[in-house]
Amino acid sequence: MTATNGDPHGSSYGALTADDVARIRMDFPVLDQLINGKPLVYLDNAATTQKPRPVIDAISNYYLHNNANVHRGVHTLSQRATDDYEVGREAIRRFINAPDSSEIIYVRGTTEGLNLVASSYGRKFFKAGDEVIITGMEHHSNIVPWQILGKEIGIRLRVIPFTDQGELLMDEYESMLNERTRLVSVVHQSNALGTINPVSSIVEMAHARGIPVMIDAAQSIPHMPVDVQAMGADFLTFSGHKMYGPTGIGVLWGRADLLNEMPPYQSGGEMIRSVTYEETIYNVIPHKFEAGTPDIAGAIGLGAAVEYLEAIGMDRIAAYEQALMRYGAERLAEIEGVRLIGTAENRGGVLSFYMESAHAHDIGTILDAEGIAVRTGHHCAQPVMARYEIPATVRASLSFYNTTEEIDALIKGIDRVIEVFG
Ligand code: 7TS
Repeated sequence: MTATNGDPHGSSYGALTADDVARIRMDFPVLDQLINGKPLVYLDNAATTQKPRPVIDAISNYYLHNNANVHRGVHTLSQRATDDYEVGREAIRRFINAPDSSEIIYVRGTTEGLNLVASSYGRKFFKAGDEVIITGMEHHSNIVPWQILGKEIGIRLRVIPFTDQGELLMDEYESMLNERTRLVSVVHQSNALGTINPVSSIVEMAHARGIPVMIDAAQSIPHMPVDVQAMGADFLTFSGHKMYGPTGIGVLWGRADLLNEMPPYQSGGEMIRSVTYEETIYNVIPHKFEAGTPDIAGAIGLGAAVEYLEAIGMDRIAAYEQALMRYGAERLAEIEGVRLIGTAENRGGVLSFYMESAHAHDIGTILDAEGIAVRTGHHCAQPVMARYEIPATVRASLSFYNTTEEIDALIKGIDRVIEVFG
């Protein structure tokens, strides 16, 4: 049974129950396998999540029955493909409570969403001496595009510092806002620390000075309700593959008035209204930013992922994952030699830890032998590792399909690491 065929996974309020989770797990065929002779314990959800059957079915249904290019043909298959592609866009609009579906731009993922804004908005509106504010806990994809722009046109990157716990110093942020600030671009939930940043306050303080705010929601949107209007953001971006959808598709949402003022990011087919050798008139949003044949199957799969999440309920997902994270943090705190990195009061389902006695990659290898998948390394957030003066962490990142038994398996796996490395 799946979340979209009438099974609401139990009651529609409160955290998920163990029965709900057992039923949900049946929607994810990949979870049911042995790795190195042990049941797979998948705790690398911040890197990418697994895909439920309704998502896989929506993609295969498109290829089996409706495959055609979109927005081009009068023939039936093309109309079906276009309808499904646009149904996906409307599902995403609803999911993030955007005012209009023309503000939903399909991109490759968060990385492309950030690059699009840096390249299009940045090149048009920034000049030498202008400043962009980010946090000290950004993924590289919210650092490097601004640095490249900095080299090109001379903008300066300002970085909000954070405490040892992993909480932003909001006074420092306030003191950075000035007449040279052109954009604030911040991560909603840190992939390396789990910190959930106070984005509404960040937006409010920037807007008080007329400064727009971009939110990297890659790690928040799979785990909590995200409402762009309640948040007050101006741009928001996320990846399909981290929210139970396929790889290769993601979303940039932007306020229509900003998107309308921005030049195209890429050019070619689809993004034009008319072309002569003398002049090209651009298409309206969102098409202006969707040059070329898009990832049609990806958009359809992402639409199905959104419907799947809605059927379970983002509030229930958040409540369940919070409880699981607290349980894991408590269990990890009991182990001598394990240091949890990222202990902000408000944080999501990320358990990042460091052990003096063993390198993160060795820990990851031992855990893999036990069937446990975690990510080890700098998590594309090298400045965060530098902040704690460590080379890498082991990161267990949670989903609503994970269980307390799986956390217990992780703890047993760490006991095994201690047996080997002391
Ligand atoms: N922003 C954040 C906060 C992320 O966690 C990631 C990916 C990205 C942006 C980039 O997303 P992409 O889909 O465009 O690659 N983070 C991770 C991670 O933590 N482990 O693998 C990828």
